[in-house]
Amino acid sequence: MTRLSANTLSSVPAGVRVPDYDRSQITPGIVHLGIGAFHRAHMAVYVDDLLKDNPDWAIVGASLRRPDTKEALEPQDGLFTVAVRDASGTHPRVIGSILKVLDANTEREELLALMASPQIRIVSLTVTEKGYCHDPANGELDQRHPDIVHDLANPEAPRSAPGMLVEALARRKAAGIAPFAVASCDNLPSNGETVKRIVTKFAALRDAELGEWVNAVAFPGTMVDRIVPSTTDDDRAMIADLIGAEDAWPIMTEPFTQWVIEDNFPQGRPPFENAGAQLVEDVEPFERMKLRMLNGSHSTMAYLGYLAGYEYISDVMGDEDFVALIHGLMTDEVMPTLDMPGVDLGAYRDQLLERFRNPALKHRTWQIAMDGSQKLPQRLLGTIRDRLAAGQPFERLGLGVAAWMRYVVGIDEKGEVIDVRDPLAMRMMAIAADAIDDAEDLYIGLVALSEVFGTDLGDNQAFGETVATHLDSLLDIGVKETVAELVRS
Ligand code: CS2
Repeated sequence: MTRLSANTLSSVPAGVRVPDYDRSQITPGIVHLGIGAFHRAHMAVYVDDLLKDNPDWAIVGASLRRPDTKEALEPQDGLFTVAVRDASGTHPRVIGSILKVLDANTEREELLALMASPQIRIVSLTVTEKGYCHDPANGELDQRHPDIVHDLANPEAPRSAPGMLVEALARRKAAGIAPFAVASCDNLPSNGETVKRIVTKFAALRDAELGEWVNAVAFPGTMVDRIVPSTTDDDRAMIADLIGAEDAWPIMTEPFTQWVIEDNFPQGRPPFENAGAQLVEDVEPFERMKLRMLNGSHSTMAYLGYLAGYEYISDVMGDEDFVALIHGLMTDEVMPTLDMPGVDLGAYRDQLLERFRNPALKHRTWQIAMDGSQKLPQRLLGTIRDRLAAGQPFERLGLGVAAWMRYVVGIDEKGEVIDVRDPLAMRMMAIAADAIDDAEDLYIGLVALSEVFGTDLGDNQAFGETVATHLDSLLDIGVKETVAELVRS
């Protein structure tokens, strides 16, 4: 079978949407760091919708860690499939907005030179929570992070996202070129402000004057939402059948997509609103809503679901007790902490439950369970802090935290090893090994991780009682029984 590429694009079946613009006429305006599946299912699609009328806003992607996206897309001239899946079937579309992918490790100079050139007006990022090299509990740059230590010692050959951004900005400053806007599309609370704090700090550590200059750069906040499970070999085979060509890395996603953007792009931006994005003055409330409702539910379902033997989120949603738990978590514990005038939170919740149920979206609980130490603070712990401050209960959120603690022990209910992927995995496993199944010791060991829990939660009696009681129950009677008892009580 032929490979998807510029030459074979014309043979894609008529029903499959392909770029409606001349790809030889588009030029880059955006560099995107962290060119993974999430970006390709989201921003790359919005830009694809706009290139016909705005040809100077194409994307050059960069991978900071592995060159696998470059390897997949290069032989395809950057073309790839986005397949929207639901009960009605699989609907593929070929996206052409990514001109090229650079590997930051081997093509660093080319990437930095491009980022420093005036045609690039936006640098966007999806480098995941841990890619910011920060302390998730307080959102500050982690100055002891090995990549940060490396990049401060070798500022011209950076390997971290903050290091890359600052080196490119320093080059622009030296050349008298106005800075690009930095648009984080990651699931961080107040992602614009958080990334600004981290990057400005890094710049100031390099040089105080550069720090001041970077402090004036625009860091628009964004809230990005689309569920994107990792692609499997079965997906690849299915897509090849549908588009009549081989695509080494098609992207599977859901019909839903949402992008809320703070309108702060001094060097201009594509008219994202024409592709369905919402441009607003303050993204923070939307981010909080999404992180607490969607991602808080996701993480709770991921840990509990994985331990209960459910491979996919849609399997978790087939268990009525789990559905009652998540419904109650959102309704009784999260929604009262949100202030969203004009948004029907009940409808938002029901839509989330529907999205989680999507039977065609094979979204692994294990995938969402990854990097919990980086995710918990903004997904569950912030909500719990609000509940504690208001003197209100947080049983279900507390069970979510306890489930994470149970999960990172690294052994499931059948005694099998769990592949725990987390920057803190080694430390957490050492804590678990010392605690040997004692809920109280396990709780005390894990809650002392201040980069996750800060310094307040460990000393909080109500937090300790709620979480440790659930953890004890998870270890004692197991996940399914614990969930069933909680929803019945
Ligand atoms: C998920 C998110 O993997 C995860 O942690 O919770 O990637 C989630 O699918 C997206 O935020 C949806 O927009």
